[in-house]
Amino acid sequence: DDGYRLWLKYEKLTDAALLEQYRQALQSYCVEQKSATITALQSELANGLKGLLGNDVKQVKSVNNGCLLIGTPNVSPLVANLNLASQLKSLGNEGFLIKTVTINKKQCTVIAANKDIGLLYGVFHFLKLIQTQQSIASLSVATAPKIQLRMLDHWDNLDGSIERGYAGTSIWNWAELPKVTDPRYTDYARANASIGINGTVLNNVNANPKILTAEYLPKVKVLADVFRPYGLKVYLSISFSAPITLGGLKTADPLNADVAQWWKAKANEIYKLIPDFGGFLVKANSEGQPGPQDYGRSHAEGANMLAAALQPHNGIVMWRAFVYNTNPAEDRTLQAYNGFKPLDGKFNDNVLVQIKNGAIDFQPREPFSPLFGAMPATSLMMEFQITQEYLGFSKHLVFLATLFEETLKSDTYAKGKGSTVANVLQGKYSTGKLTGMAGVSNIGNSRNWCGHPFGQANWYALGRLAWNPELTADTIADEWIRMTFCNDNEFVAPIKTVMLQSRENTVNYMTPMGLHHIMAYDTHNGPGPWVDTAAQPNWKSTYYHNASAGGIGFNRASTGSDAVGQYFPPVRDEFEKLETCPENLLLWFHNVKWTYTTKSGRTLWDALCYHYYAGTDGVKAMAKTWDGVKGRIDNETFTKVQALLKTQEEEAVIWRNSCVLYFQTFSKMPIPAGLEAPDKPLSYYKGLTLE
Ligand code: BDP
Repeated sequence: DDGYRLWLKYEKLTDAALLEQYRQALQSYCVEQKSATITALQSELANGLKGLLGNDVKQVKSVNNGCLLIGTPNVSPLVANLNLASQLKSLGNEGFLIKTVTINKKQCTVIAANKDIGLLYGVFHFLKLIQTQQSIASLSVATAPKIQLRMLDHWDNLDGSIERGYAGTSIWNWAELPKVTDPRYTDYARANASIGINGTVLNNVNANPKILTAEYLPKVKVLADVFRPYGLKVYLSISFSAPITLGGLKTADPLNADVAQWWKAKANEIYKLIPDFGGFLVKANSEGQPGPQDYGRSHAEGANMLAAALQPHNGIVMWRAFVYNTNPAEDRTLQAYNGFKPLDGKFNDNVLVQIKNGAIDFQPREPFSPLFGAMPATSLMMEFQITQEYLGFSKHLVFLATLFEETLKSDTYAKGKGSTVANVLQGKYSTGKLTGMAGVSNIGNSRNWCGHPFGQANWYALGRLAWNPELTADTIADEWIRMTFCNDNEFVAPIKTVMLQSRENTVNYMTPMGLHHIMAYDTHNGPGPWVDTAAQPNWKSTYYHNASAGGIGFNRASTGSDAVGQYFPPVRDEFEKLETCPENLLLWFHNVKWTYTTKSGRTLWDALCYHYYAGTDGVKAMAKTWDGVKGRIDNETFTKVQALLKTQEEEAVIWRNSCVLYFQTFSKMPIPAGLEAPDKPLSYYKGLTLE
């Protein structure tokens, strides 16, 4: 198996009894309406059922026993007769019902929704029930997404390269478009629809303005046409200075009338080609990108000018809060909050502020960004990173649902206990009308899309959590394993354990106890705690870990940068005090003496060492578990994962030894007895470059 089919494998069920049950319950299907989405749905259903059941399920015009009826009550008379209106009412444009019903004394199943896209989502859900071998005998499913914008952000460049992409080059073949439409685009849309993703930003946030030219827009249009039946809208990252670079204007000042007019005309041009174009994603005044501040204007003024151009077409702006300056005196973690909180309430209705999960940058562990909950008059959205920029690229098995879940479950206390980030994202405490969650894509043109076979699980997890941010990593892993590999419990159980532990293992061998940003310079590939020269001071590792003879960590308590002060009490107080600060974030918020006694009774130094070794032991254990499931899945995938785990094990040891040896130069304390001593000196590790 080359992994191309992702979690939509639809392989024939092997359990004969189960197969018979499904065949009885699914003898035919009936759809009374037509549209491009319905065509997509029919083909998915027909292929899916043929694969899973091993026989064609025929399409019929009137229902009999074992019929799957699919429709919206406004078009389908059979569905309308079922009087589902009250149940459908709360499900919006994208939700659906799946119910076991009796129609003319016939035992049937109905998938009903208000719109065709809801039906497609319902069909994917129904297929999942069979893929995961659940009973379909008496169904009563009602679900609707809890978040409106469920996005994948591609950091794909127009030359085919992908910023922080580790699975080949871009799947968008700009050279061939618009003439040639790769069938892969349809499979991409199917995969996204199957997990409820309804938006895709095609290009890198470090945007090439060319994407907005008459050369590229027709290419974008073709993609939008392919994606439309799957409910997937297209968005673009824009360069704020495009009026200058493309339009020949002298300025990109958002308050300049010509500039505003240029964007209006550009929006009109786009919508002529793509009437349901989603809108713009903007990285402005961040890491060298142009923005409104270049003209003394605020982020809100910049965003609103673009929003005004898109508003007549129902487009939106996702304006990123990923901003920080080069001044080492101003703790980087403070800056997004300080820059954006004062703008609360100043953004137009069709603007969302897109916030990374943590205050720095997609580290293996960060506390949640204090902006969540802090802008009650603004639509906020989450930006997670699916691509493993800081988590071992596509070489390491790291199931990110646990990271996502940890952030989503974090309690901001914005409106008292229970004000979790998940609730903030559902817009529960905000007068803003829009909600969203984005994941920076890990997709490339590798045959299996994501490089590492388990990388697919992170794409899957993002979609599932955007649909329902209250899902657990456990549930998501379970579904994904069953759909992707098999339902054999001797495989599912141990591999689920591997997945659920994988991220903590990685935190342990990379950045335990709140350490962060100590990776190799620029590439972010491998360890680099010693990095002390960089283009800007807050890109140095030493800036973040502050290791010295006196201790290690960043003092962000009130005696330090007071980043804790950006959190609501009691979170602030919890982080403020050494004794109450969660130990997994200790060095994020505090500079701690090497001899400090941790909760385990160990000194900080010993505890840190034990974490590093637990990380490498954890990877060893994952590899051992994997060896134990040989023969339970196809050999191609098995061998590939096995080889990758070997690499991960080697690199985990490199991380551990590098960090332990380097930090030892400050602590001057021995590696605790019983832990295997590194076999090479620090100088060796400093000279290593990971591939
Ligand atoms: C960092 C990446 C950089 C991105 C930037 C961003 O290192 O390549 O451009 O974030 O999110 O994670 O804009």
